[in-house]
Amino acid sequence: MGIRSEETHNRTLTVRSPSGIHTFMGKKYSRPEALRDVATHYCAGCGHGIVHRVIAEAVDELGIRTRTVGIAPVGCAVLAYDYFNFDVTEAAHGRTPAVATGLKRAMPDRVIFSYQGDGDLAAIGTAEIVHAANRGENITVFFVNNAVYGMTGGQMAPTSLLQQKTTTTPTGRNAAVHGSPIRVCELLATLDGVAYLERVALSSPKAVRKLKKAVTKAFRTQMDGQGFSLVECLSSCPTYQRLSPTDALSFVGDVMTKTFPPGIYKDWEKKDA
Ligand SMILES: Cc1ncc(C[n+]2csc(CCOP(=O)(O)OP(=O)(O)O)c2C)c(N)n1
Ligand code: SF4
Ligand SMILES: [Mg+2]
Repeated sequence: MGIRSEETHNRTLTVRSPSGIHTFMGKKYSRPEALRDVATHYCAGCGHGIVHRVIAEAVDELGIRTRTVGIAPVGCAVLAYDYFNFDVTEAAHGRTPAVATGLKRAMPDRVIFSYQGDGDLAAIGTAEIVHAANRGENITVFFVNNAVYGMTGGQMAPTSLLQQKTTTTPTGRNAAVHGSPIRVCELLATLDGVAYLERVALSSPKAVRKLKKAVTKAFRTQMDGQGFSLVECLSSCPTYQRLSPTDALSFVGDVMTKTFPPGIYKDWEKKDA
């Protein structure tokens, strides 16, 4: 209550042993300024909270909090404007890339990002994402792929895995009936306007650190005026992947990655990536 986490977590511990006196520095963790001090509505183990935290840390470290504008999707992250401590607006389902385009063109000095789920980006919003990427809009997209429609009750998404059971594919996704999973990074990598594309599987602390690097690089891509950047986050949804939070992390790391291999799909700094 009222105690900042800097004070509670940044302690030193001194241990005396026969070999001498050892001082251990406590690791410094605190709430990023770019994240509000409120409880979120996300289920326990949901990947959205991790992605929010990493975006907020990157915004703080880049010193862009007062000039960042996010666009929240329709999906479980619909209330993201209550969680980020910078300007966030809302768009109709799937239309955040169009809103981002308008904001960036009108306010080129702002850092603009679109935040989207897999239903939002790869189903109803397919046209918006493909054309924003193809035009090389100088915007950043954070794409949370949890292989399901979370907000509406666990229906099949375009990224649901083959054989995955959802409320609309109770016997499993069948390629002949429902098509195969859409691989967004691979699809967008073919477009000339795209500067940077990376997919990260959020299944471990190491992966979270990787996401931080990717998010920072995506923002830098925009700040350097290089064009369209997108980071796909393979993400847990324990509620509709119908797994415990820890099993959902294994599902992301061991199962989703077979269909969606992590990696850098396009990098303007390394033209042949
Ligand atoms: C025009 C329109 N069509 C359908 C919906 C219903 N709807 C709300 S969220 C959603 C999908 C959400 O899934 P996703 O984008 O994957 O986000 P998640 O909740 O999994 O993070 C759908 C179909 C809507 N709100 N508006
Ligand atoms: S339903 Fe899934 S995506 Fe939505 S908040 Fe819960 S765990 Fe997260
Ligand atoms: Mg989803």
